[in-house]
Parts: sequence; structure tokens; C-alpha cells
Amino acid sequence: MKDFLATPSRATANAVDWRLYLATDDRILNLSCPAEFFAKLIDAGVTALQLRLKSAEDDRFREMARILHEITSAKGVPLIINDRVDIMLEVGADGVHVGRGDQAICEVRKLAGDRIIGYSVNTMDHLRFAVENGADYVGLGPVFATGTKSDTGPVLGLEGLTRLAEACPLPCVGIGGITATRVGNVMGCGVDGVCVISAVLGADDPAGAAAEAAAATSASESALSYSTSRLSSLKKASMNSWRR
Ligand code: 3NM
Repeated sequence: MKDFLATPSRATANAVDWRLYLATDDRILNLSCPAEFFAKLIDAGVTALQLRLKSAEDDRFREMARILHEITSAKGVPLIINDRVDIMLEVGADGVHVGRGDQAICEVRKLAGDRIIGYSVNTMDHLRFAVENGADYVGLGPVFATGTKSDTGPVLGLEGLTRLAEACPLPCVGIGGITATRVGNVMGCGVDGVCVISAVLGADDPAGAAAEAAAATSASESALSYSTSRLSSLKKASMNSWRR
């Protein structure tokens, strides 16, 4: 039987530090110096970055992807591109994140090769689908109500998040409505990290907000040892009936 975690892309995703995964929205298109802005956020504690733009023209999307890739590769932080596998490949980013309404995971895999594929999950069925179809990590959400994205599934709450995180053999992050003060409770649900947008990009002091959220992920018991958390994922995986 093939160990389903043994693919190169899953090994890569397992090695990522997902504790403070910052996703963007279109407000970053107004930044006068995005390179400096994101460099500061990474220095403040962002451990992974997702370029997520919903209304940018292709050229602008590509330009931002190149800028962010330069910074993230210099600082040793993975860059994931939302939805646009073509741009991910063009700039040589680390992976792509697809939502449930986007391209099918298996179609994305044909293009993405060994790069990371992330998938958005709201139910056990979505989680099973993601695992069986070869996603490398999942976003579990929305944990709380969010004003950032309208087409989400129902709010999971901490209990719903815990159920999904416990069943998940892949690296997983909670997403949706997570503020710095909620990070500890979310980490306590057994996720590998938090994915935030407004908590950092909507703050008056984004670097200060990132530092506060990063400190909260590290203070949380479940994140005390990053390798322990990954080991527990591997253990869950070895017991999981989705193994193939
Ligand atoms: N995906 P904020 S919730 C992009 O539930 C996204 O899959 C979600 O933004 C999901 O941190 C969400 O500002 C928005 O609430 C997250």
C-alpha cells in the first residue's frame, strides 16, 4: 500500500511552518512599496504568504507575484498563489491554493507537478475530497464570521474546527474572522496555524499586528513544538482510513 503522505508535494507541505499564514486581498494593490511592506511583515513573524487578488488585471497580478516571490525567497518563507496556477508556475512560487469553486484539484495537479496544492474545506466531505484528490494542506473555515469573503460555508466555530482538525491527516490552518486575541483558542483546536487577512492587513500597524498574532501562535500549547505538531499529523495519517 502506498503511503499517501509520501508524495514530494506532501513532504514539502509537511515541512512548511504554517503558524502565521498571511493571505492578501486587493487592498495591497494600493501599497506604494509592497516589497518593503511584506518584508516587514515576514520579519514580524509571518511564516507563509498567500497572494490572493480578486480584481487585479493579469499584468498587475503577475507583477505582485514577482515582487512577493523575490521577498519570500530571500527570506525563506513559502509563497502560495491563490487560484492562478499559471502565475504560480511563471514566477516559480511554492504552490497554489484552490477553493471549492475553482479548478478541480486533479486538473491543477497536472499543471502544478510537485508544487504544493492547498484546498478550502468547510465540511468532512470536503476534507475527504481534498485528501483523496491529492491536496497537500487545507484551510478549514470560516472559523468565525468574516466580512472579507462572502461565499463561504457556514461558520464552524471552535468545535467544528476541532472536529475537522482532528480528522485531518494533512497540515491544516484555521481561517475566517481570526483576530490576534482569538489565535490562542484557534491553535488549541489542533490546527498547524492560522490564516489571516484583516487581522493584519486591516490593522493600523500591520507589522505590530503580525508580531502579536505570531506571538500568540507560539505561546499556544499546541504550537509549543512545531515538530511535535507535525508528528501528530503523521500519526493521525497513519491511523486514517483514507490511506491508500
Ligand atoms: N477563505 P479574514 S474565510 C479567504 O472559509 C477566506 O475558506 C475562507 O479573511 C474560508 O481573516 C476567508 O479577514 C476570509 O476573516 C478570511
